[in-house]
Amino acid sequence: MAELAWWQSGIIYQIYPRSFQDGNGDGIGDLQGITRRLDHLICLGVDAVWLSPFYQSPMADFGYDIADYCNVDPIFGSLADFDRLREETRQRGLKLILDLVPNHTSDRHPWFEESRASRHNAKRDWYIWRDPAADGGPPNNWRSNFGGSAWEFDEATGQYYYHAFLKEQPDLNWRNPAVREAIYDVMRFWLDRGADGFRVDVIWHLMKDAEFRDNPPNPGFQPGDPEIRRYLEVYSADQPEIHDVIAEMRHVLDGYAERVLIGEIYLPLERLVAYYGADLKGAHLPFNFQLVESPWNARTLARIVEEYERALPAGGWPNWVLGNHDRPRIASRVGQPQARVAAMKLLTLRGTPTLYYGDEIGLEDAEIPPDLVQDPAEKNEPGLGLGRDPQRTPMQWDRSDNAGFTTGKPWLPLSPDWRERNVATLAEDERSLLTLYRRLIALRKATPVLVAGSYVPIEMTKDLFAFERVSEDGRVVVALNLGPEPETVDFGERLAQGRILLSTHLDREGESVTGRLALRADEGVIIAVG
Ligand code: TEU
Ligand code: CA
Repeated sequence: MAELAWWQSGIIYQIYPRSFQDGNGDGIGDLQGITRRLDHLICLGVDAVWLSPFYQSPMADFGYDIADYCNVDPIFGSLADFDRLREETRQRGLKLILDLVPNHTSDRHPWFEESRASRHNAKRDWYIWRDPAADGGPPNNWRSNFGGSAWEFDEATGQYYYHAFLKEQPDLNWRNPAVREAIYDVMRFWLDRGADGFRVDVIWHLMKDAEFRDNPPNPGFQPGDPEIRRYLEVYSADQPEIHDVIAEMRHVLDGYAERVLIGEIYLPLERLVAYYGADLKGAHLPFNFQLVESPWNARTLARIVEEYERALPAGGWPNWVLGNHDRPRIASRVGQPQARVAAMKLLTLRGTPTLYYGDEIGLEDAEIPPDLVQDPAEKNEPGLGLGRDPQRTPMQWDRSDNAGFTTGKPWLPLSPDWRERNVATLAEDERSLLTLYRRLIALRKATPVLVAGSYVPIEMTKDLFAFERVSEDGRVVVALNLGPEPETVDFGERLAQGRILLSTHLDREGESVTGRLALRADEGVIIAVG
């Protein structure tokens, strides 16, 4: 087997900078704070950090609305703080992946200010401007991801501009070569400064239908669904031309050694895998969100892994994600006992795992009182459960005030369990979820078959999900009980002779297994065969 790249063998950890560690007491996390907490990542054992945006921004969407791509927002620090963070991560052998947001800028970006200044401005065509429909309304029926029409009328110039997200986030016109070059320059700016790659925000959105045709209605739409589901996004995203654009991005990246291109993509499986690109010249890792989106039961999980394994293009490297800053937290979705099983699953499936900060201590979605709501997703479409503040609460470090996150007033409230659920307390507990994460990561590193071995499903019944990882380095069986009842499985010949490497309960290491395996409720085990 060819030697694996770091982004294949490694583990990625996502930091949402506002919420990781405050360094100056203003209640908002920042780059200095992150630098201070790097040793947590070393103890955990991850290999790469992905930072959500820290660039200059009016913060309408908390940094996903960028006014200057090549500078750090003063809330997060300065370019010097970035350089220091880069240096400290390098010293610890950590890779640093940055967020690239090329689909839209802030409406306060100088490019957009020029673009909206007049119909004849040289940057007019950098954004997507259209005349009103015959009735004076929006040019077509495309909806914003944050509710309402995706078109905003500009009184001064008499045209509408398109925004797939907030009206403060106008979409760039990726059909304009000058726009492409400008963003490729941004990539080079950060690559030259030491970035190891990018996670590209909504990469499947960059190209829109050249004719701006109406999206067809979604027959599955139900009252109470977010507005964006009213229509199927047939023309507003995932256009065939996108793959040429991604190949260009990849080309920029390939001018540097050992960099990674990750795409944020929410699409059905068969569309998703197209983002590896022809001859694998697209994204190295099109994010695979199936564990985030699917119901948590053994049959579904077995099916999605098998379908994914089958759909991957030859040579395409898989990846798995349990959570991110946009989706409810894993511990809230499946409960604390199953969060342990989820950890084992994430770290034993074939493919690069991405962890979301706080999931390693079992952070749950916090309830945010109405007067503390920050997220525009909640403000624009209240009460539908779309708000993302609950999964963005501050990291919980220790038993000191505000769990060590800030000496000021945290921008979002801490989860009420912070006195017990924090890194310092869980690190002392040899059976905690944090200890389990550390052990799983250490085991993965010490067991090459868990990184490079092939995936072989094992047929199971009831709430059990099991598979083998197989390579010339050996054979490992992973058996997960997704249910609340104990189960006994007979693996027969497949497991005639085995030894438990790790149980999610952290109390069975070394136990020998001969055919039959008894699993407790919510227990997963990793077994070395032979
Ligand atoms: O998310 C894009 C996305 O598809 C969503 O999960 C999005 O959060 C949701 O539709 C809005 O309620 C990316 C970023 O991860 C997200 O934080 C940004 O808000 C969004 O793009 C716009 O940049
Ligand atoms: Ca701060």
